[in-house]
Amino acid sequence: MSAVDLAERYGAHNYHPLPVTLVRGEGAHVWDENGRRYLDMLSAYSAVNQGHLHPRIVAAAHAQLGRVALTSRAFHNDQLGPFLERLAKLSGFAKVLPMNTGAEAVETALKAARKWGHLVKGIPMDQAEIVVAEGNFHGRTTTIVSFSTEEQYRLGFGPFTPGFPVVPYGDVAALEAAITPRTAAVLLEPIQGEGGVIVPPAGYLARVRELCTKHNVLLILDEIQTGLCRTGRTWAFEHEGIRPDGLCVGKALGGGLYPVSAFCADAAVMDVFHPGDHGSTFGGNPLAAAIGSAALDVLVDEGLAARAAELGAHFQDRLRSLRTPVEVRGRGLLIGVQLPTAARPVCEALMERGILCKDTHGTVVRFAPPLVVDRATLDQAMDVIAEVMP
Ligand code: IF1
Repeated sequence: MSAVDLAERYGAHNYHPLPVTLVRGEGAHVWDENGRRYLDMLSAYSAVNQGHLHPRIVAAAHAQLGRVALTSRAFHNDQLGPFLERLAKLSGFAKVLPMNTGAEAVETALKAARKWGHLVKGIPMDQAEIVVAEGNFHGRTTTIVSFSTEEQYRLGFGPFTPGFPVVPYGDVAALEAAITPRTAAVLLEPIQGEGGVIVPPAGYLARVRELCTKHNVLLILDEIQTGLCRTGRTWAFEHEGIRPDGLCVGKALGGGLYPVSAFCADAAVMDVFHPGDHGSTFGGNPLAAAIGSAALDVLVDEGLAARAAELGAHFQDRLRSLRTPVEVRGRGLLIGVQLPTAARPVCEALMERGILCKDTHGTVVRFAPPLVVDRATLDQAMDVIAEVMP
């Protein structure tokens, strides 16, 4: 049986992949089992911002694998501190709690916000609420899907965790109306990725920031997909000139090699955690920390935020010159093309022409190439895209 047949036979059917089997990756490209090359326009949902197998990140991983990989947090290790310092300084927050997946970083943020709400703000115990937005995607745990508005992500997985009022994304008045004395936090994506690359109205995040400050409510941003240079700034919140009270980071923090995530906040929030309150077997392990440090160094040293801004503007301009798209949305190299018809056939046609991308919400094609992609490659891709969606 082929590898795909084995996966079909023994694997849960929780995905419906495009009919391509990838065996190699390098930079912005991947190759299938027949040696055919594709431009990766998904980047594992923005987890490969630095490109596939970036030499500096691979070298850091190899070096650490020659020393120690997993120690647990029952003991110190020599890689965690330098990684936490890099992320604290890049995020502008005093404290970092390292985890592995994005959902774990979000769950960490939810626990921090609730405990802060109860013990610091004074919300009656077990009554803290966290306001979320319609169309949100923050991961797949049962608490996180408790506040999803996508029926498929919830069906059959109840009973659900209470305490998450849902408001329309982009609607400041609705959000203000949802804030009560029991509100501990607001959790938002600066741009809704899975929701179809939805960019909120200009000034929305700034108004939310003001409201949270006014009502002593934590503003927590999930930048697991929008962060780490993807939208043309290190963090998407920089486009709005605001600073949240908590930041969820993941995906590209692992440099396209390894699951690395974190929750970042200042001491007033992070100090609600005492030894034994929260943890993870793999969170903050020396291999993850060594990879995470190299992943951050590459983003900074190669100026990938400026690159995403420049190439993203160019790419979006060319996409907007096409007649087929109903709308082109996004910032930097996080782009969603709204089509008048189903997007999957377009993704299949692009795959036939050497471009891998993913549809979302039926009619949106998401384009998110590695930020190391060069302009000539992007222009060639644009010529192919123009053939498929003229
Ligand atoms: C799947 C979506 C993207 C995320 C944001 C937290 C997480 C994600 C903003 C959780 C993860 C992934 C999950 C993956 C597909 C992909 C995805 F389509 F599901 F929604 F990118 F848009 N916050 N997104 O985007 O991080 O626990 O996965 O590390 O579940 O199919 P994770």
